Amino acid sequence: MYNFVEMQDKEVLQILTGEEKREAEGLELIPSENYVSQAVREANGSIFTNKYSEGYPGKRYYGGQTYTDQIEILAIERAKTLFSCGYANVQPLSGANANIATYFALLLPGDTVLGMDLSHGGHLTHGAPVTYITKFFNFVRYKMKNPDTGEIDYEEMRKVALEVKPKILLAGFSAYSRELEYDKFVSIAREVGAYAVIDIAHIAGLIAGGVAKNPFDYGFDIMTSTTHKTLRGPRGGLILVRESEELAKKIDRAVFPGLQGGPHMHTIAAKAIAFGEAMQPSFKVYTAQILKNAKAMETVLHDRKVRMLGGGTSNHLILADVHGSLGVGGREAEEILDSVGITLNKNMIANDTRPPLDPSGIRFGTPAITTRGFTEKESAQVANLLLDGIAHRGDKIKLDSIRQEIRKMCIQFPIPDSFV
Ligand code: DSN
Repeated sequence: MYNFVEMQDKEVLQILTGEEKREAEGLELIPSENYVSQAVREANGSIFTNKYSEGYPGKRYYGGQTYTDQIEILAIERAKTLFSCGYANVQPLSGANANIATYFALLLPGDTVLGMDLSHGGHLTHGAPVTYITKFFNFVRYKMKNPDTGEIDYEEMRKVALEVKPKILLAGFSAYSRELEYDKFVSIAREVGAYAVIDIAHIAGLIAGGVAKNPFDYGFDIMTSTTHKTLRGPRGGLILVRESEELAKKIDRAVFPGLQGGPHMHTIAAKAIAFGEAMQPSFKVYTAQILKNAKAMETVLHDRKVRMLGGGTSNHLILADVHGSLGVGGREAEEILDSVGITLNKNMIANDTRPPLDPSGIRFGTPAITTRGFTEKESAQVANLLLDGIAHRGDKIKLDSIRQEIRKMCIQFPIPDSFV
């Protein structure tokens, strides 16, 4: 794969092969990561990286757009089919850009967004005070009513919405393990005259695979997303509009020229391939297995009495309170598990009293191990190894034996090249 890098730049080659080995010999449990197909990697590293194409198909600011137009139209059409909607913008460079472009499309400075609190599962771009978008817009946050069930306080959300009159009622999350009640979001949004927007970055693949509800069926106006995570495409963003041409025009203008310059056509080519993969019947099977595997991990944590935020999972991820249950901070747990070949991330939990760089929780999930072919059996085994690793921290012999187990699983389930 790296023939030319090898001839030209040994320093970079060494780093690339290091990462190849790390991914091959360890298990990826970060729920926002996945392994893409070789076809996605080829398109992502393709000739389109050479090309500037500001504008949209048929309306560009540079010449030479025959094939950029074709690939962008193909990606758009596939995205529309996949998510059953009228419009798609495939140009956002990331999920953060997709969210920020959506705010600029729908809001005026000072307007209010009601979104989920970061420590209760929301995302930085949903209005965390450290982000620059909070200088432009007023973000008000809602929370879970009960972190042990994951129940969101919709009554309180409605009360706050009636008070602060948001222009956007924002659903979606990056660390929340339960399903949202979409009808309640949409009904509150309609009552206060807000746009109903949802960030589906984490669950886009589950929606595309038909194993999670499609928020458009409940009347959401706009969905923003990344194209990696459960959707298993290249790193990038996506904005979908249910049916309003007027909204779609606003979104297009906000992405370009509002926020971005030239789109990354190589990434758009890779998005088209990933969307094509997600349209195959095998993707349904894959996404159904993601959920089964997460349930198998949930059972292990439940049996071993580890507190899970939301009381468990209904999607691809689990947020575990390792500090409360096992007396280990999230940072230490992440480091121990890294050393045995399990990659996951430390994470704040609702009402965390510990700092963000050493919070109480860890977050992990099943999209990548499911791509490797793991079923419930192996997923339960990984959950046990993960908890054993934390329990036996400091015991070098035990940690070495866990490392060997993980390596064996990686050899038995290599990262596949293709899914179709
Ligand atoms: N960084 C992503 C995640 O891990 O969930 C969200 O952007």
